[in-house]
Amino acid sequence: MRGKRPTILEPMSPKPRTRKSTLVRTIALGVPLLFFLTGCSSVSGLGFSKGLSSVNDTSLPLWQGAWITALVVGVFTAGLILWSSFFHRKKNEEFPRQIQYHIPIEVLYTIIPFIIVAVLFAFTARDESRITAKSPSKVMHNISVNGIQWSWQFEYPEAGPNAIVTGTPLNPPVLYMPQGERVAFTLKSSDVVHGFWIPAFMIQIQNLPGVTNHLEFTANKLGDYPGRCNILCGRDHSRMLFTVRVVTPAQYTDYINSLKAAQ
Ligand SMILES: [Cu+2]
Repeated sequence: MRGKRPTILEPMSPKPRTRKSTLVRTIALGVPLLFFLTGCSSVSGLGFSKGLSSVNDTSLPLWQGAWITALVVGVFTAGLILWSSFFHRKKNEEFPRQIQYHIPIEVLYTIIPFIIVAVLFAFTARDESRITAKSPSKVMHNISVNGIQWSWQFEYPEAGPNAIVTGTPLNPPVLYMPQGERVAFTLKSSDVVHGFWIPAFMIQIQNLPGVTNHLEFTANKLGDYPGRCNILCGRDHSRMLFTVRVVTPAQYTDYINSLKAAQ
């Protein structure tokens, strides 16, 4: 049997650059660069708003930075794919020269992702410790959030030991917060793991049975914001809803007084 052995290509001498190839190269490299630079001048909230809560102020730049990193990596990778597809396409049928164990490239594509992950981790750890830090001064308000299958209990100790608002899947509860005043939350669970999640405030913290979690934050703008459980916790998990109602400090005092009067 006569088999045709693959031919190993010798390195080709570089072709002189034409005007057309220079133009194509300029477009291929310039468009992603332009896209990147214009994106930097005004980065959108990418689904989140600035300043709604004290957590947004810390989390939003992290969220935007992670997306910019992903964009740069994505554009660079797509550029490499397009570059090799367009500028290294051989027109003849011969089998190309095969390269194995190119140590410098293998080291490079191991180290670069490691550096990216390490930088993202460092910023995440820094911001997480800022978000979970306790206020040096005494906070003005305390609210306890208890996860139950399948709703929420909000306790307002300022209004007395029995000031507990319990929701149901049919009647989701309302969590009142005073605008601009820091609230210390205590988070716990009566049964399984739940996730206390206020998407607009970029807040998610777990309610764990047998463990008490703490989080302090300030709500900055008046209004109603949807909240939900984001840990699959059983049959009616999807109905474990609540509303965060940010009111003026005076309205919050009225609400606390109404809870006191109801006992
Ligand atoms: Cu749940």
